[in-house]
Amino acid sequence: MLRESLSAQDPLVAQILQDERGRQQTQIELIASENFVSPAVMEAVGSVLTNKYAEGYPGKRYYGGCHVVDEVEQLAIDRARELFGVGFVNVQPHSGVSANIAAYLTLVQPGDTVLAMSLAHGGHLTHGSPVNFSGLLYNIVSYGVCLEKETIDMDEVERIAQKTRPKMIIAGASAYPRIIDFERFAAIARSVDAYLMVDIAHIAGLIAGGSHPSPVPYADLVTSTTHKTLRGPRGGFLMTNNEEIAVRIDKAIFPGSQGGPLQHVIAGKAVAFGEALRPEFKAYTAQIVKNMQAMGEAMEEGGLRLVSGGTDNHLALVDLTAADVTGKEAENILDAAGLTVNKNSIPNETRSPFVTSGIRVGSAAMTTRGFKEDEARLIGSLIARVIFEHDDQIALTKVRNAVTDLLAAHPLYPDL
Ligand code: DSN
Repeated sequence: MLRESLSAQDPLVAQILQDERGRQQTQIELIASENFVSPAVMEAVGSVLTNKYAEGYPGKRYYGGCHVVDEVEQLAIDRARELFGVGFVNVQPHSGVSANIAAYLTLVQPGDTVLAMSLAHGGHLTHGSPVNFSGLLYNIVSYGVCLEKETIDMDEVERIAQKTRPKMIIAGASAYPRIIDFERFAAIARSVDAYLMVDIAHIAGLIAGGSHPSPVPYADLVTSTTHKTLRGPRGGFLMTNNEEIAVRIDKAIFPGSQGGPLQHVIAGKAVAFGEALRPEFKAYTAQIVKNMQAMGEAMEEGGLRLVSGGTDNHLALVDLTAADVTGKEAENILDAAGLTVNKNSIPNETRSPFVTSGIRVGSAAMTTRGFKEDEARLIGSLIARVIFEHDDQIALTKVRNAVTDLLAAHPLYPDL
């Protein structure tokens, strides 16, 4: 058992992994929350560190034999601190949801009022959805985008905050294509004596690379994932500059909401933070934004409408109303053409979240693959073509061929 490879020991699982690699190689990945990690990150995550229990924190563990994993966890912490210019980081959350659970445990009590962006307007499940722990345990009030401009109306956020006096305000989103004004959010939070928590799960890489303003100078607590624009392994982390909040965060993660940390994933986080500290990561995040804007313009030229009229970041929300195609249908026909996206509600949505009137398109993964603006423009026009001409088999075949050519020019993991 200690010698056999996966393909020798369990060919069925080995085949599934091969199939998924094949799928990733033969589709243009446009899901805004996904990316492709380096072989170095994958090596760390697939390492012997998965064998180690290490409840506690570096130098203060509940198990023997932790001196080696102490080094990797401290390295991940130190690199994240440098990357985000922040005093304290906890790298143990297993996911963005785990990080957000810990943030609530740190800053509020069950029953307290929390003001956050509604899921229907681009927020996240953990920002107060009634079917999530956040909506079940806390008194959630929501802000959204204003229906004219489809951007967050900060005056409206302030009015709701003044009226409802939340204990915590959450800024951050899963489907919002514009720059978020963290400084104004902080001023509003201060004016009502609320904590400001910022969830940068989607834009963490853009912030690290200087392509989006950072909330670190303004927020009481920042949560994130590591696997979206930041291009690390699946996981989460928390940051603060407040020493007293830092102590509470550590307790909220362990023993508050997690047991043993995933040291193999923490090693992957250390590798990813190290990669993001390199100068080329800045160029990467700038390219993510340029690619998204080029793709967005091409989709508009192709007849589609972008929510809020464009994008400043790594994603666009596309309104499919003009094509009379639902998000669900678009997701399926685009997938068949080699373009992977997800259906997404749009502001003023009339359909259920399982059907929707929109799709979300992201550029982080395709930028990792090496695509630049010209190809992004072509991909945007292919998306529009599939959506408007989905009944035309000849057009769909031409799109699939164009996708195959694009993929061939930028192979994924050619040496693995
Ligand atoms: N599921 C993630 C996304 O796609 O944005 C958020 O957790």
